[in-house]
Order: sequence, then C-alpha cells, then structure tokens
Amino acid sequence: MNSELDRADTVMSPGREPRLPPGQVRTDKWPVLHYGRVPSVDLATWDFRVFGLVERPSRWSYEEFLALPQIEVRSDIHCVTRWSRFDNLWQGVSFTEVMRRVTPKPEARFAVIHAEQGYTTNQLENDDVLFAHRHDGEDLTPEHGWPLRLVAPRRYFWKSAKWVRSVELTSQDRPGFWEQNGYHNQADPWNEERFSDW
Ligand SMILES: Nc1nc2c(c(=O)[nH]1)N[C@H]1C(S)=C(S)[C@@H](COP(=O)(O)O)O[C@H]1N2
Ligand SMILES: [Mo]
Repeated sequence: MNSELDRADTVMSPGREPRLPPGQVRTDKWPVLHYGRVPSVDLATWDFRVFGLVERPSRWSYEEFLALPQIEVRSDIHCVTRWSRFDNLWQGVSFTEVMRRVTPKPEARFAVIHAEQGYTTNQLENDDVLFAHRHDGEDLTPEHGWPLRLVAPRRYFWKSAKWVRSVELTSQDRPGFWEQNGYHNQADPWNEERFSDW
C-alpha cells in the first residue's frame, strides 16, 4: 500500500435494493462512453478551480490537489444505456473535502461541474461523491477520465464527468450537458429517471 492509501478512509456508497436497478443488465466489463474525443492533458498546466459564488476563487495544481486528504469509495456503476458494473473502488478527494476548503457565499446552493471540452454535470449533494484519480488500485486510464473524474455513485453514470477541471457554485440549479439534451435532472437509477418529460 502506498502512503495515500494508508490515510484513505473507505466509504461504502449506501446500498439500495434490489442491487441491480430496474431495466439494468450486469456486466464485468467496463465500457468506455463519451461524447467527443479523449482530451490530451498536460499536467504542468492542468489546474482545478472552484469559482462562482465563493468568497475567493481557489486553484490547485495536480500535485496540490492530490495532496488533499483522500478517501476511497466503493460503488456500483449504473449507465443509462442499461449496463451496470458492481464493486468499483474509487480513490480521490471527496466533494465535501473540496467544499471545506472554500467559503461559499450564502446564496450558493448548487454546483456545476465543468470538464474539458465544455462537458458539464450537476447534482452532487451526497457525501459519497468524489473526484477520483484511481480505480481498483490503479491510475485511471485517459479513456476513463484520467487525470481526474467525478464519481457520483447514486446517479446514472452520465453525471460522473470525466476530465474534470472546475466546480462553479451557483444560486440556481443549472442542467448539464446531457440534462439539456433530454436526460433526467435527478438521474436516480432506482426510479428509472432516464429521460426528462419536458
Ligand atoms: N467529460 C465527459 N464526461 C463524461 C461523458 C462525456 O461525454 N464527457 N459521458 C458520460 C457518460 S454518458 C458515461 S456513461 C460515463 C462513461 O464513463 P466510462 O467511459 O468511464 O465508462 O462518462 C460520463 N462522463
Ligand atoms: Mo452514459
């Protein structure tokens, strides 16, 4: 075990019944799915920022970000295209940990996650949400979101933005990339919140 793992706490994303949500099929493979191309990333210029409704916008280099306290989260993936993959071990920095390091303004109520190439997602209030750089004990591959991806375990996987670069705090909920294209805003797999009605 490396030193990062030694100080990592493991969080189990709370289980729901049935473990396989309605309309899903279990797979042991891990498909790669995204819109556009895998971005090429230069860690020397990469940064992670929190901006919007915060007292002071913050910025971390990759090294600084990985020096923040780390957690491990074990979760199941549920993709809206109907595959589920059980028991994924994610390592990274929790959303809560990042929020502890900034001072949100009183009117800040929502977060927009910004990834490379304009991809955005929303809906992150649970404490098992993290910014992950490792999966099952190895660095994420670029196709799966290295150097950093969001993991929002209780939602369909499109909410889990790959290649994340910043968090914007807002007063109003702002639908993300897929939500603007007809996907459901809440995306709860057990309620089959796949598409929106509007
Ligand atoms: N930046 C970015 N993140 C993204 C996407 C995308 O198009 N761009 N697609 C989402 C969708 S629809 C899914 S199902 C998952 C797939 O993640 P995976 O390729 O690691 O399985 O990434 C999500 N995150
Ligand atoms: Mo997806």
